[in-house]
Amino acid sequence: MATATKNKLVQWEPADIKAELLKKYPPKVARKRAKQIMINEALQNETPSLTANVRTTPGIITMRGCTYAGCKGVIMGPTRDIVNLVHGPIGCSFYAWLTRRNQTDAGTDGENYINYCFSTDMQEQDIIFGGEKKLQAAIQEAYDLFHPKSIAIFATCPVGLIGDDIHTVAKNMKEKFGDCNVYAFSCEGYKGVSQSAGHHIANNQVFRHIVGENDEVKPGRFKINLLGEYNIGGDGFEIDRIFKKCGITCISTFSGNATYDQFASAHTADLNAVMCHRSINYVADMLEVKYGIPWIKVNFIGAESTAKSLRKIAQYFDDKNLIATVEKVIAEEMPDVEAAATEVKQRTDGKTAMLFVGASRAHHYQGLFNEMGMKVISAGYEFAHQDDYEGRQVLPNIKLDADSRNIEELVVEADETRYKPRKSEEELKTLEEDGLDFKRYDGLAPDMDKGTLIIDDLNQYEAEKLVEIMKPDLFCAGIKEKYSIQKLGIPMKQLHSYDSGGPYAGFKGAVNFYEEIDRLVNSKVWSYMKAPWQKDPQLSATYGWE
Ligand code: CFM
Repeated sequence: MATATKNKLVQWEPADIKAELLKKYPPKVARKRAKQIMINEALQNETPSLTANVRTTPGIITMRGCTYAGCKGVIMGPTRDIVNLVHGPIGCSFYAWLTRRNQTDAGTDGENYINYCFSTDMQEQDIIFGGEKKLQAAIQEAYDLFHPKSIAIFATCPVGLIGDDIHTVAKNMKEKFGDCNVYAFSCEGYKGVSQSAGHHIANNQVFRHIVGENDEVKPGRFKINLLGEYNIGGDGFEIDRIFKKCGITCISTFSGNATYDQFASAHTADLNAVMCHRSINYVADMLEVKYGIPWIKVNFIGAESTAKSLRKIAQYFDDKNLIATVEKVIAEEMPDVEAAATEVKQRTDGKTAMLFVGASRAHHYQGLFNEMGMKVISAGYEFAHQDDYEGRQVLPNIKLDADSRNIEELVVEADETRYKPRKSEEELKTLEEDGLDFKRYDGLAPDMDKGTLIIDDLNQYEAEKLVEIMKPDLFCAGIKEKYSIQKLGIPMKQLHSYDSGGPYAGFKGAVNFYEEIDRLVNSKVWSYMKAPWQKDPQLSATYGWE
């Protein structure tokens, strides 16, 4: 096996790199993968197409997670006062328990279940004779112990296979309690091609069972929801700090540190700001159709993006005081950020990075790297859809396949009493003419340089090959990739859980990120590593098709 530490190779052409990545595959797999590896043209609206959101070929070691991970882990896991009860074998709970580092604070009411791991702990006899009774008993036990406002039940793979009717159990328990909203998610791991399906299943149920339950008008002049922010490593706390300083009230975050009541009141906000487009854009659409709340895309990763997003929110509300406060906050926060960027840039300028993360961070984090003078030479998503790469304008062209049809699309209509357009058609038009884009997301490809490689659903083999060929100064992905990359001599930063770092959002987060990345790309420690088989290879093999 080659190491990626020495002898920077002569310049490779992107087409050659692509050919090299595909060389070892059997022809059929190579043809399929070829459609998921794109040499970027960086032309807005004319980016060459990339196949995304399709099944991983069996046998390939994907970076993806399962549908249950997307539902329980990603969307519902970050809430703090909803008991998340997993119906399944204990392993599914153990591996979903706090590893994503989404944080909560207990607030004034003290209700906070994030440290708990609730599971029905299914055994073989439950698989054979059915697990409904066990689930019912577990719901009762959680209710008796904690008296929560709400209990969410998550199906794991065996539940779908044996056919436990979790929705009826939930409904019966909700009726029995009277003061606790109980609902279930059919989010079996195999339900979709990735965790993206789980996001959709989770959000549909949140919209159906919780949003709109509390009509009480909350105080605040400039009320927004922040959609698709999950408070990893305290990102959400930093964003909350900035909002407070600006006088912006966040009615509900979906779903970092969120409470049941915040979800229930979300329909009373006046703007939806969408951070992670992939995991929640359809909720923004539904909130607009049902309640009349417009949405804009924001990004609080990177100091410049943060400033830009705050300005967009202020522009929407069109209030002189808010605009002035936002400018004041930016002017107060930026000097520290700029000083830190200047300091690290002496050492980070011109360094290269690769980003392979979920379905929004491989894009969002590029701003932070640009601020440090670093170049992203290859990037991609695990489970994005085509619009996340190329922009929302491709939505009408995306062909639905059997896997996408498997996921319910809610049909939503304007609420009879509560639909209230927040802006008139004319006001929206004027704002658009002034440069505020509604319902728009351009995707990752237009923001990347020409000739960079964009790769969907990168796998273990291709990751190693890519690193060997291109020798980046930093590779960003998740825990499954971490150690194999470090063994190649390249520093590796987890952009899912942030390793033990964060926050990286907002202004203070940017400073944290610069400092940490500076240390990583300028430390040689990984390049001194040699695995035993690199020093002394003893075994070699060929594949059947070779
Ligand atoms: Fe959205 Fe996320 Fe992401 Fe995502 Fe995720 Fe995550 Fe992610 Mo890991 S919701 S798509 S399913 S930004 S857990 S907070 S880091 S893969 S890029």
